[in-house]
Amino acid sequence: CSVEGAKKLAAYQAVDNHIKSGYKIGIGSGSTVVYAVDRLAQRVENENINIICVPTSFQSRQLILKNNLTLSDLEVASQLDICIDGADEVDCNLNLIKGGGGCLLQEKIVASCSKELIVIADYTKNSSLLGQQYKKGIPIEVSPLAYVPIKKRLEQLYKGEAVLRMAVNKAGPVVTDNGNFVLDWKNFDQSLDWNKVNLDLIQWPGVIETGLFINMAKKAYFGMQDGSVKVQS
Ligand code: DER
Repeated sequence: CSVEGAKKLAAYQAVDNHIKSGYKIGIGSGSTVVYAVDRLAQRVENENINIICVPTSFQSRQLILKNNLTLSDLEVASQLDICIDGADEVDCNLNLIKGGGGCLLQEKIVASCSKELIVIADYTKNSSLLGQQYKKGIPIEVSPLAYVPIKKRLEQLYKGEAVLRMAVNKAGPVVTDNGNFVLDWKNFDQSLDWNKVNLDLIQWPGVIETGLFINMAKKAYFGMQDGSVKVQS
């Protein structure tokens, strides 16, 4: 099964297992969630279920609109039934690295407003230790004016290397939907206590949010290479 096929398997099974009519749903960002929105649109069409969807990025909002799903926001729906989102890596404790697509701030906010966060991913995200498979670094969204002091403090305190994420089709750094920069923290010590690290980092002035989603996910669906779906909870 291809990586894309695995993403689709995971997404379809998660939507079929968890979504009910009347649900308020947080829609994640990235490529795997595209399949979940496809499935949601099919089920709205075929089963006439009614749902409302809260996006987690510009991309996620476009997905909702393109699929004619009912767009909402946290002002209207501040308590969601479920959030379905991808991940860059999932460890054996269901801790996540997210933010590969630079959408971690709104993703974490929407996930925190949901009764449950359901992760959908292909087999390449299925790991045992954060950093074991995913080598692009832990994304940290920072205020542009503070990226250098935060970079230096991170490298001094926790070692590794915090790299400013540079844009590909634009000169200069990636600017998030929220107008911030992203530092990708690479080559970190994989045995760190991620709950402790996360709680420390989010207190640093200028750190907007981290891509460490600790004790947030309820379940993860992995599309596997053999065409099966592995559910971790
Ligand atoms: O940027 C993000 O947090 C995305 O959800 C990412 O973690 C997963 O993206 P993918 O589904 O394209 O792998």
